[in-house]
Amino acid sequence: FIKDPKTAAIVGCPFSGGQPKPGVDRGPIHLVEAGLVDQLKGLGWDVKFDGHHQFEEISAQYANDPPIGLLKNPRLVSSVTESVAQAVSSHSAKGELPVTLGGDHSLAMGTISGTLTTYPDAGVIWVDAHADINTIETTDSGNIHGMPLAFLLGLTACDAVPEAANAPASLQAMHPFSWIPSPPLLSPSRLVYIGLRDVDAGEKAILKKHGIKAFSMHEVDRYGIGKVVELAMEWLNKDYQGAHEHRPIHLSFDVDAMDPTVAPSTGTPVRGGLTFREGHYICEAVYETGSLVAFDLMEVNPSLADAAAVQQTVNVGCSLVRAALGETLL
Ligand code: Z70
Ligand code: MN
Ligand code: MN
Ligand code: MN
Repeated sequence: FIKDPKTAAIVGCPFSGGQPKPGVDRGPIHLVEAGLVDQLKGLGWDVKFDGHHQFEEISAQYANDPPIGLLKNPRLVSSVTESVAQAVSSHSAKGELPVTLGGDHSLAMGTISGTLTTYPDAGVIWVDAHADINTIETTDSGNIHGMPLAFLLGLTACDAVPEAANAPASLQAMHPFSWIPSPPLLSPSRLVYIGLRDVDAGEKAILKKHGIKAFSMHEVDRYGIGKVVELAMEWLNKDYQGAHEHRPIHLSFDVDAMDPTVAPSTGTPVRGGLTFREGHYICEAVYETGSLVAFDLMEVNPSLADAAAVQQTVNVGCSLVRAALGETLL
């Protein structure tokens, strides 16, 4: 899928509007300042990085962005993720590997939409402590980083928003997330989770209803990470009829999937997470299939711990990206 010379396009997304804690917008800056671009060049990749995306204009436009129902910053998140979708798809359309650095996980609405625009039959591996699949009906927090998969799967219809139900068509067209295509580009059978351990009751019901495959930490303990990744790939490829050996894979990695002792500097650490090796193994094994077409590293928040813990988390983040781009293959 990725054309020679192999090119990684860094999409730096300093954005925190999908959740309430400041600082996560500085994650991509720290990752790049730690030397990520040169590290990837050292692996033999051509690396495109033309600076972090600037969301100032969009932020200024939506300085006043009242909640819709419980949803916080809905127009801002919608507009930012729409622009991220364009950035990612423009890179993947050229045969480059977009590496998106967050920022909060609402950004994945953009990255995955961008991937699916170029590769309509792509599958998604979502590595996270959380399921991030709350709908407008099930969210308690209203934080959109807990909802991106619901929007991507079309589980949260625009007309489910009270304000949108009776709005004129012209206004509905401007409704947040109406840029996400309908019918949705992603289907429940092309999504698989690894690392879950903090899933809301409403989210559990959604996973069950749609038969979404999930390998929680319980399954990681039971089968071991090697078997889990094998089963995840099998699941995604079970009905693949395309021209390649495997379905193209978008790997969206929330750093809070890692155990907090490994990656402490993130907004909502949850104990009992992936070890250093388990996290890296996922990245290595997906790269090894030759079907990785996009990688996200999200939720690194350099303002939520002491300096040593921040440095540890940033270093682990860089290391996960390198693993996903082939570092440890002999
Ligand atoms: C909760 C919600 C979440 C990350 C927290 C939490 C979601 N399910 N995601 N931290 N990365 O608010 O919907
Ligand atoms: Mn770019
Ligand atoms: Mn997440
Ligand atoms: Mn998470």
